[in-house]
Amino acid sequence: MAELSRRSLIVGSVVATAGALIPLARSLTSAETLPDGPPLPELPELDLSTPAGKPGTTTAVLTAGSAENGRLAYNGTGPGPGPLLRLREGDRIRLTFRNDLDAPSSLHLHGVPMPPATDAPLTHLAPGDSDVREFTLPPGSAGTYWYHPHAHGDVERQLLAGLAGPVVVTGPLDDQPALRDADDRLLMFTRTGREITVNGATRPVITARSGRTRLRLLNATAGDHLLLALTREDKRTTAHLIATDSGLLQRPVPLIEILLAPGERAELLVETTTPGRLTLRSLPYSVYGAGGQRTPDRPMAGIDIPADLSPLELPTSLLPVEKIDLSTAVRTRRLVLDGAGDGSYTIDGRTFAHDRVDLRATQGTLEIWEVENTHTMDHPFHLHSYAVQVLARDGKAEPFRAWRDTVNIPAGTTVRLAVPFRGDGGRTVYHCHIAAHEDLGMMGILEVAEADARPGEVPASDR
Ligand SMILES: [Cu+2]
Repeated sequence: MAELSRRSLIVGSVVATAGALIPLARSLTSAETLPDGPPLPELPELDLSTPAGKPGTTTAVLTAGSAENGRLAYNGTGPGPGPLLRLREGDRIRLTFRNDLDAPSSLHLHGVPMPPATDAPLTHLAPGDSDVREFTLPPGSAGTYWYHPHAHGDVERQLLAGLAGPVVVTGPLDDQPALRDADDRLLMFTRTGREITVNGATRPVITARSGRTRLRLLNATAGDHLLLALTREDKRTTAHLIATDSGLLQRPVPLIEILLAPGERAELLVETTTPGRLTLRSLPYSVYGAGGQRTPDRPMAGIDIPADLSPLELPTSLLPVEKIDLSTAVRTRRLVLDGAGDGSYTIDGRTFAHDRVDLRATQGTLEIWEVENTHTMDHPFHLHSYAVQVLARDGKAEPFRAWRDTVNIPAGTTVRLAVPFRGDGGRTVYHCHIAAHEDLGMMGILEVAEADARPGEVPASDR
């Protein structure tokens, strides 16, 4: 008990979470339901090949099709998630997507750095069609991502039916002993009927293989916020956040709980040297603000720690995360998320239109976006192709820097983001990652104009 109190004090002043700052005072329910499921399934890896005559390029094929019991699957896997796409920084990959569904679909590699034209979120493939995207993973892109359909209007149905799979990109930092020797485990949350499963299993159990376990947490549900914590005999234990959506942090951040909104990822390092059982649980959380209906306290997975695992040092530093010079911002915009009375969901008062550009920006510039949620429930805000940093949540400065692609905007709050438009310009989208909300209108189109002057033109500033 004393040990716990001391630890709580150490981390209690700043409870860092991926999605929001959560007050520390929260009592756990007393009844500990132990995870009683099978060993955590390891997801099959997607076959990669290097074609003759194209050295340095890896090819792979993902086919969306029907599976047993009316479900859908990528490459016939299941009932859990699609195959794991495992890549390395610097890889060039040529990925073929084939739509064998009886409805339009598309493949979105959520968070994986690529230009708007390659991501092509507004292109839907007809049944029987296929397309190819080719991209290179830049330095610093190591992290946990995922892929899923982006066929507007039908995303929720396709996700719930089973179309989602994980992407893991590794890099040089993963070769450092402190990360290399950790027991690296991917936990992908999806919803199957009434259950939220982990890699397709209900309450699976991990047997730790190292004194430190790296949990890659991926919320691939269509709309379930997960407030995750690790407990031992009903008391919370400290873990260290080492990565958010778009990769590693500068240094590990201690925390006792983490809010993972739909679409978000987080990586934790957990000390697994004291024999016994840790439980990963989803704590009560309300997407309707304080006093709203909360989700139940649910055990999600167990970690069994055998005796004799040697301690593994916590890394002291990871990857520098740039401090953005905000004085260079060319504008501050406000985006307003809301729900209309008719059951549709809006951004800036309107629902999605396929041929309407809602925001225009310029390649190479920095903008500040104030995303305000005037609705009665949380909405996770996702921007394609351009990673963002959270600056402040409801006026409160973010305690650490991190690149992200999905940011929860709690009901009634405003989150301030730095949005640098780096890389290629093009036409892309921003939307709520509760799939039903996106389907019902909560999406807009951003067009980032290429900055280069056309040949023969002299910019006014150079005259
Ligand atoms: Cu929403």
